[in-house]
Amino acid sequence: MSLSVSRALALATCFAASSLAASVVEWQERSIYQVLTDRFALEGGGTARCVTDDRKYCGGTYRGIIDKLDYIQNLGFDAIWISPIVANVGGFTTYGEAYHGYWAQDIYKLNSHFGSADDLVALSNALHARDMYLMVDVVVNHFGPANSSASFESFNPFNKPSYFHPRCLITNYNNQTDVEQCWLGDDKVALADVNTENLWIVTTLNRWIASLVKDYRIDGIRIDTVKHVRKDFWPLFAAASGIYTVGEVFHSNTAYVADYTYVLDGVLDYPTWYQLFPAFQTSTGNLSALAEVILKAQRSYKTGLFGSGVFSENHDQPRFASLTTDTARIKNVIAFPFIHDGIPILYYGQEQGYTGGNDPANREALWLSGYVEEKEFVDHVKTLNAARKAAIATCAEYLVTPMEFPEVTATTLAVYKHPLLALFTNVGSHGTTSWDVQGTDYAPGTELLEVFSCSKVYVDSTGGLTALSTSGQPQLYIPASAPFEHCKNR
Ligand code: ABC
Ligand code: CA
Repeated sequence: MSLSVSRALALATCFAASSLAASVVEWQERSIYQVLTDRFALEGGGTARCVTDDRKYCGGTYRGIIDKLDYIQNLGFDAIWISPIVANVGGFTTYGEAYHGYWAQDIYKLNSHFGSADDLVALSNALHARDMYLMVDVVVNHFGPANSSASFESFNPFNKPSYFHPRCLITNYNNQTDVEQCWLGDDKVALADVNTENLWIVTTLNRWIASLVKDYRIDGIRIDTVKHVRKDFWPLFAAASGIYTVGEVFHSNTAYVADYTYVLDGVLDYPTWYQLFPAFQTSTGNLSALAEVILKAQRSYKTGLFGSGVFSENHDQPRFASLTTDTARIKNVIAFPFIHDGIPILYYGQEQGYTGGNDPANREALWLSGYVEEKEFVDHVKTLNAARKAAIATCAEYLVTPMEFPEVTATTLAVYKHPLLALFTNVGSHGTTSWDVQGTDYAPGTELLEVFSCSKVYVDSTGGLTALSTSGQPQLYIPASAPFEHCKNR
């Protein structure tokens, strides 16, 4: 079955949310802090134990997040992405409880572990009062694990096996039909794959997303498992939401991922991520591969990388600091999304130096950090957000200027995105390196501020800049005339 996109869009308008809803352009100037609702903050500031290996609910709530909005805003973020909000299957599976929120049972109820509907509305209101946006994670590809007819009966509204694809586990990720119509998971926990070819199901899901957005005044949705649903499902769903949509397409290949940028506002840019860690993990990492994948995405995604989300960590991948302890390399990786064309997303805990490995170890409770702000990476993140904001304020075209790579060598990478120039290196804390950047649009003699060290330099007579590093740290330059206040406060 295939609905034409135009018919889909026409149908969708009747469910569309209010015109005040946030669009892709409004999201582009923001930066997003991703939290796992269960792991970010306890209401009233508790510090209960949370053992990630147990895979159990640890007690984080919407009220907990509200209490910690100062922390997020102080880091410089003006949007948050929270876990899926709907009621999940209860009980304990081989892979624990549904504390992450991705195992829906009833899409018309909320996950009571995270709070009530009033609490979620209060979070949405509290964010909006600070001019911050709310992004909610949503899943349509599957419901929770289903092992028996009782499991199906407990689902709402898809309460019969016939609302799902016949059970078969995805084993061959190169077979797109399997990827779309078989089930995610394994023999122990298999996720019931919704029959998204059924028109009643399509209509139900579109009505559902329209009301969810309206009820909780959601500004954007992060859509889970996008590559597991036929592409022509998405335009209708996105239009029904009426807001910014960014899809998770977990794949390394830009050509594969590009197709999905034609059906949603953007993707979570896994191709960049795939090159990012290996590029910076050791001094033999391939920085040119990182530049190349970005150039490919700029050419092949519908609107280049603008409107997509870019991240260095998320809840499905081992944290970068679990792969190296070198703080200079970590700072390079943290900085990269902030000078990228995409919307920067920081996964909670990276700023606190968390080191968790594979799921579930990468889902640590943030309350155990004490939310300390006087910390090296916290300061790094604050500076990055402030520099990006200053760049946007200085130069209206910043958000539509594609990043360029005026220098790529074995160990250095220069990223130019006027008015910012970022210098990266993978030599590490004990390495020495230099950059010799030519071909910028800076006028000769322009005074530039290096935002991490607060030192100043002048652009040379040909518009170039040379820089030296003896500590492997990234460097980030902005014209000294830009409204960047951080150095004044130091
Ligand atoms: C649970 C356990 C895990 C256990 C797993 C089998 O079951 O916690 O320890 O390993 C949620 C929970 C998870 C839970 C899953 C499954 O549900 O958060 O803790 O895992 O029950 C999204 C979300 C994710 C969420 C789900 C499910 C989807 O972000 O948090 O997980 O709602 C696939 C999906 C992707 C999904 C991801 C977890 O699984 O496509 O949407 N993420 C290949 C495939 C990918 C696949 C990936 C991992 O494996 O291409 O599609 O992602 O299975 C490269 C190759 C890649 C390859 C990678 C691993 O290696 O080029 O193709 O990716 O070299
Ligand atoms: Ca599917």
